[in-house]
Amino acid sequence: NGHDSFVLWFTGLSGSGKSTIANKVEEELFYKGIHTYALDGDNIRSGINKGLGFTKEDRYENLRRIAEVAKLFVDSGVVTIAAFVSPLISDREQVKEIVGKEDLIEIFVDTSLEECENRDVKGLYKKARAGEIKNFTGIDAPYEAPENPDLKISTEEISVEMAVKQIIDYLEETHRI
Ligand code: GGZ
Repeated sequence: NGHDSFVLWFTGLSGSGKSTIANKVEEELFYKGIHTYALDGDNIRSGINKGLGFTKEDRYENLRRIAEVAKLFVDSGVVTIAAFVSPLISDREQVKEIVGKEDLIEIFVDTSLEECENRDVKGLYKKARAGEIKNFTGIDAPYEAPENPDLKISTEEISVEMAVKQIIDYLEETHRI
């Protein structure tokens, strides 16, 4: 397809819209004939990372392995989409080191805690507030927003469709696709 492969790395709170946006971006890339693969909690935490939880140490190991897998996909020529909370700057820095800075595009899905908690699509914030889930990002575990993401998606200001367009436009303008 005349493009080098890369990783689109989405970071943001639980319920921020990472997966929704990532899935639609993947669909758009498919229409353009670009071969993609999406890594997410469903295919990672139930498989190679089964047994890892949400302590600081487990998240670090979760993200380290995901980065190694993403690197393998990139080496195989596939545009790789990763949507993980990835709350710590230091863990995301390590991801960049593993994948290679030039091959990673960091996308911050900037949805406020208030908005995520209001939506509470899966009822997890309610459980976290009740103390039924421990180490929940935004409640009793930190989220460190990226200071210099390649892209920031303000989901409270724009629609999912516009968010997808923002990402595709960016990829075209920077000649990634
Ligand atoms: C954060 C949690 C937790 C805790 C379960 N903290 O909205 P979801 O459900 O589908 O996305 C969240 C997902 C986060 O997994 P990640 O692998 O992306 O996290 S990290 O990058 O920090 O390793 C949420 C669910 O798992 N979940 N418990 N305590 N999210």
